[in-house]
Amino acid sequence: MRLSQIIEKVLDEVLPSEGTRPEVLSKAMRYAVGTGGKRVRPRICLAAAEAVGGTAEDARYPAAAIEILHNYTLVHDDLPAMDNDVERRGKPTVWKEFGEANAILAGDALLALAYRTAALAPRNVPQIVQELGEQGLGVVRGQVEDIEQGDKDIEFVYIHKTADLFIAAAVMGALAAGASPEDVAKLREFALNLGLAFQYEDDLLDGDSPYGMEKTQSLAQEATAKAISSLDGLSGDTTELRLLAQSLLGRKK
Ligand code: GRG
Repeated sequence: MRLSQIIEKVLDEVLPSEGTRPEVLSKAMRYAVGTGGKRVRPRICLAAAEAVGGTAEDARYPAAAIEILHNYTLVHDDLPAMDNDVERRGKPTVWKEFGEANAILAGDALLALAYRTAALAPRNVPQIVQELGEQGLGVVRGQVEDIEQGDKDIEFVYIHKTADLFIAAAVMGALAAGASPEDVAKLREFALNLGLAFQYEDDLLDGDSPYGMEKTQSLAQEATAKAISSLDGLSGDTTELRLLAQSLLGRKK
């Protein structure tokens, strides 16, 4: 099964079916995760398992967990108290569709579901759950720094708001496949740089960067090159991770 099929199948398996009571909650959770996302983080997770000599199937539950947690951050980020966004992925945001209170609760439920799902990994469950917690906390630290008035530390925001979930994805995928500590360290470095490159590219796509456009372009290229070079010496098949890193550079949203 290809990576994208594994991702959609496992998400469908772990999300509450639409009939689950209260129906508005299961509907909102499915709507939030639904289709339209690029699924970058679960792809990193599955491909990291392959890169350390395991199979993508080893990492199916951590892959679902990271995509679910990512979608919780988006649901809460869109709320009126934060970005007050009315549209995401071409559809009304969760709070617009289901109301503000239900959006808060759907986000909370997705966060809980992410941990329940990560705990289904075939091995190294305590380390996997700890990594998800560490980087999940990092995202909130990045967000708080970002909404801070006045001077903020942009690098801190980029590392935590964006790269942390890339790191969790790669590390959880590797651990689920039984990676050595050396391989986990290489993938951590890969994901940090890929996350930064992803954020620089996002700024380029938005036509707005604190570093200026020209500098941002070179930062994206440097970070991508650094990410790819961290894959050297890994014990498994790094094809998917290399393809993914190259495809994110110069992407069209
Ligand atoms: C509310 C706890 C909490 C956190 C919110 C991560 C975050 C903090 C908000 C998300 C908004 C944002 C612009 C984050 C930066 C990371 C980023 C570029 C997210 C979008 O990820 P994509 O492009 O989204 O992978 P898709 O739609 O493809 O899943």
